[in-house]
Amino acid sequence: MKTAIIFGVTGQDGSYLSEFLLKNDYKVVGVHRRSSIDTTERLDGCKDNPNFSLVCGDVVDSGSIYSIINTNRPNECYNLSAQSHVGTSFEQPETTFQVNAIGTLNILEAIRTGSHNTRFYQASTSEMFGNNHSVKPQPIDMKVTLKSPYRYQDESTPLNPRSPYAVSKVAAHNLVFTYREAYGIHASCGILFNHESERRGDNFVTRKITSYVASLKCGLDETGGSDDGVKSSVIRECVCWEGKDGDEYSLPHLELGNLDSHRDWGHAEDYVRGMWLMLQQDKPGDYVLSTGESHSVRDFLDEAFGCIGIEDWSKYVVINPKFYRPAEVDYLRGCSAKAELELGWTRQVSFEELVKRMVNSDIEKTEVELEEIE
Ligand code: GDR
Repeated sequence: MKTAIIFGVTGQDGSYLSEFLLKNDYKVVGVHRRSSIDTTERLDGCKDNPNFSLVCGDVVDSGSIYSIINTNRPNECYNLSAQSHVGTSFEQPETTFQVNAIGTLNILEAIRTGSHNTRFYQASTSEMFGNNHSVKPQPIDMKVTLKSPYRYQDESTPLNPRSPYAVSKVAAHNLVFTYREAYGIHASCGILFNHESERRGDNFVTRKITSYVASLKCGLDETGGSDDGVKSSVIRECVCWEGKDGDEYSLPHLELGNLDSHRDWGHAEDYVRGMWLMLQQDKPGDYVLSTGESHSVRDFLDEAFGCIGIEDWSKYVVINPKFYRPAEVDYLRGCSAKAELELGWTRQVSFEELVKRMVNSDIEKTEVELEEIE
């Protein structure tokens, strides 16, 4: 039985990867930071599995990392630990750099000095490209005719980080390359474009939207109100409607920042399979995982509100400049031709399916919460 260590196991990707590896007969050791509150909720599907265990450790504490890696001597080690919120990285650049860059260095050093045969996966990111892109002719199977050439990012697109988060990830990415070249460590980087799910943290834009849509749907259902009755009131910072009982109900507006940025959004479950595939190759390398489609935040709003039959979301959404970033990445669209060819990887979940799954899951959660209140 192979052993895998996952740093950052309590996050969205950590939980999906744990489930995937356990299904594939791995022993999984998940590393998480000590906390006074329970942060392991996403791992509920793994905790009872005898091949799964949790240990406390912190990637910025080199001693603890060395000890965990050398006690377990894993076949594979996945570094998913990160301060992963781009907006937060502008407010906490030092923490972001420590965790994302120095944390990666600490794991690589532990492997180099003690567990040299461990294969290593690093969570690199499309944010590293910043506003750079490559161009190629429009793919022949694309339905719409593009006015401009087809813009995309792949493994050869130059890096141009635009946030402390992206800079820290470029540093980690370069460290992995250096340890691969200098010491022959089987270390690979997955350059993952945005990947979301029902388990996404609620401060990322997708989950922020789907949980709002769920609250609206459940609020309207609960009170017997309808979308027609919804009146927007910016002064009161909420949308109001009349319920079946004649009373007035309200929900705060959904406050967002830049609606015009474009992202390549896929489902996280597809992406953890790609991480594993990278470590099964004879040679390590860097691979872009993406859907090849780019959608704006507005498109996401259209799709999410559309799931509950609302076409015009403008009365529910207000722009709050506090969610603008000092520097934005405007357009991301990945090209995963290398991963498709060498790993046999393709995404399974479409953009529409992703949004539907997130909205439906949030509706279910909200209904349970409402039942508990009653
Ligand atoms: P991103 O994800 O920065 O792409 O990084 P996020 O969901 O935070 O932002 C996506 C885009 O939406 C715009 N936006 C908002 N974002 C947030 N969080 N909140 C808002 O209210 C809001 N309004 C508009 C943002 O400006 C941005 O353009 C994610 C993370 O998972 C990274 O860790 C990962 O590396 C990359 O994806 C790939």
